[in-house]
Amino acid sequence: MQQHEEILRKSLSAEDYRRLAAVPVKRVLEFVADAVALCRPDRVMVFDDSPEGMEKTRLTALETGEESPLAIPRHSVHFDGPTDQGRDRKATRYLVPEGEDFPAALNQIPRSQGLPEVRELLRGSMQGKTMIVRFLSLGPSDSVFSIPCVEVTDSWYVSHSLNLLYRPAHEAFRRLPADAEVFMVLHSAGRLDERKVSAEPDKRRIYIDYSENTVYSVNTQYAGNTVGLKKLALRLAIRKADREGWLAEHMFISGIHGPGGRKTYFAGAFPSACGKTSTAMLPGETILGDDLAYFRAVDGEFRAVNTESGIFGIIQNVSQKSDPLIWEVLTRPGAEVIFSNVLVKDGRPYWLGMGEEIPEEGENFTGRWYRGKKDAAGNEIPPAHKNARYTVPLRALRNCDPALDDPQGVILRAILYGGRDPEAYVPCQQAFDWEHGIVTFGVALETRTTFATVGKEGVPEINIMSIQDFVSIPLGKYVKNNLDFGQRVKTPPFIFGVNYFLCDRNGKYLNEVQDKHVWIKWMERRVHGEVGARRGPTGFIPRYEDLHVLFREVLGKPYTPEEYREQFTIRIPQLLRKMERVEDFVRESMPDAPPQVSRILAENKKRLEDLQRGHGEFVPPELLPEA
Ligand code: SPV
Ligand code: MN
Repeated sequence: MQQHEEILRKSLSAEDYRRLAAVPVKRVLEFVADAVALCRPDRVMVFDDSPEGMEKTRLTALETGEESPLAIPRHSVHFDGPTDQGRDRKATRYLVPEGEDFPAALNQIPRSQGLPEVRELLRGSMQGKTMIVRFLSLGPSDSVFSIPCVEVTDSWYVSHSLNLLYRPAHEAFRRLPADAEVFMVLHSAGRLDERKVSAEPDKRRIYIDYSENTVYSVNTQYAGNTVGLKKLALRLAIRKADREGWLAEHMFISGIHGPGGRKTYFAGAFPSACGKTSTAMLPGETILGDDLAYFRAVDGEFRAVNTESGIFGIIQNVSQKSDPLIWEVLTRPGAEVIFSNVLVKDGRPYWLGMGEEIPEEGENFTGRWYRGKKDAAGNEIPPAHKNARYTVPLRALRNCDPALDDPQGVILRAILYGGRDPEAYVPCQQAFDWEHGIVTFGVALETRTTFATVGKEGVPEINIMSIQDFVSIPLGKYVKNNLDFGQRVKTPPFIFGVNYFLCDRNGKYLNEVQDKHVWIKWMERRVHGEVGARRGPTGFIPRYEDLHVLFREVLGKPYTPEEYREQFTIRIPQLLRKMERVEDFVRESMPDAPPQVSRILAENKKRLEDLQRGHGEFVPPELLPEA
């Protein structure tokens, strides 16, 4: 301890030392002292919750060149290197202590090997740079949900992102007991090139030392790999939740408005690029969170909070028409915004699918860009990266839900799971009950791989509850925790499955982007028992007469019986194949699956086979009984 104190006193200004020493958690002081001795920064700056500190962070990110200003005040752009454009599955590993039983499916390395490896890469990594020490809270601070976190980084961009994405918690840290459980992140972008981009991406490592609640990330810049409070802390939170009997989920939370001014909270899990953010941000509804949620049973009630307080969102396809609320934030003065990996020309950001003409040249993640520019493999480089993002505080949105920072959280009434399934699931259906929903829509959540992870695109894959990359305990145990959680509460939320990507035989989408709003409004009515349904083999499906009314009410557009019939016809061969893919997956990848999983999948299959015997392979919805 004395040695730690000595290091800190020697390396910190009196002011910074005072801020750090005000935190009574011993482990935090040790962690920072160790980071200083290891990374050897020129200077250490410790931040409290003051707005001056936040502004200092923003301005320094501009001064160092990690960000550049854009034409709109307080808007800036940051670029990551060409190979650091998504969460890195390969470089992200768990450090497993000797003799510990850890799921074989998860990317891992023995702690005795991985810890020295990553520490070696971090050694001296902050020479010539400033070490930034930040105190933040996952979940609202001063709440049963809060998890205190400290992030140490040499990136002003990362620190600036923390300003926009998390609640400051230096004050809250000061009130913690000496032995408080804290998540800790140590990040260094490593050596930077002249564009301020990590120069040694091949030496990228993201190691999760779960036995110490610590994450190490080095030679990285993409926020998903460096803002440790996002998916890296989620892995630690899943383990903590498992120990303590609550749930940490990869879900948005929205307040959906219904007749008489009522508001009903929904959460939803969608793999990347499956419509999650735009569902969370529907016009006329309120958004409480877009990515991560914690659920706890409090006095028998299902309560939920947003783990974060800002959005790190995919910008591709954000247009005035499809996402008017976020469009406003991104194109007008008012809020603070960091754009990443977009195209910049004359101080204006451009991105793919923005619905406007994109310039023929400018600056992008590869440096100076012009149309026709090719990468080393001879492939044409797009103007902006597909995984380009925007970072904004939620409060910047006009429809931010007022309960965002409520320490009690909100009562959740519905959960939806949404995949990318061109052929089988109908656009919207309701599970028969909690367990049926967890299995039929959560465990069976299928997508196609996308640009949000490094690797090949378009490969079909199951992504259980859209959280599979982050599940840091045996997968079956995670599913069991979800199944069991339904019993801890008086009224478990209704569970729905949505699929915005159903296609016809020619691969044409059967729904328009806005149609999801109708499904949501239908679900809201179902939660309150105000609309009927038909009983399908994998869930309750909407009736034509209700959708007809809602299409007119919500979108002012007609909805024909033919459209309904095509969208809601039960495609039995495709559904049976889907159930089989899930069964195969469970057999191969979830040896500890709770018994409900195979039982419920088998029941779904049996209902499908019975229906096929009665009505053939494709069963139009009007043949299904009213529920
Ligand atoms: C996602 O891709 O699911 C994100 C962004 O929310 S990241 O932080 O990269 O995970
Ligand atoms: Mn996410």
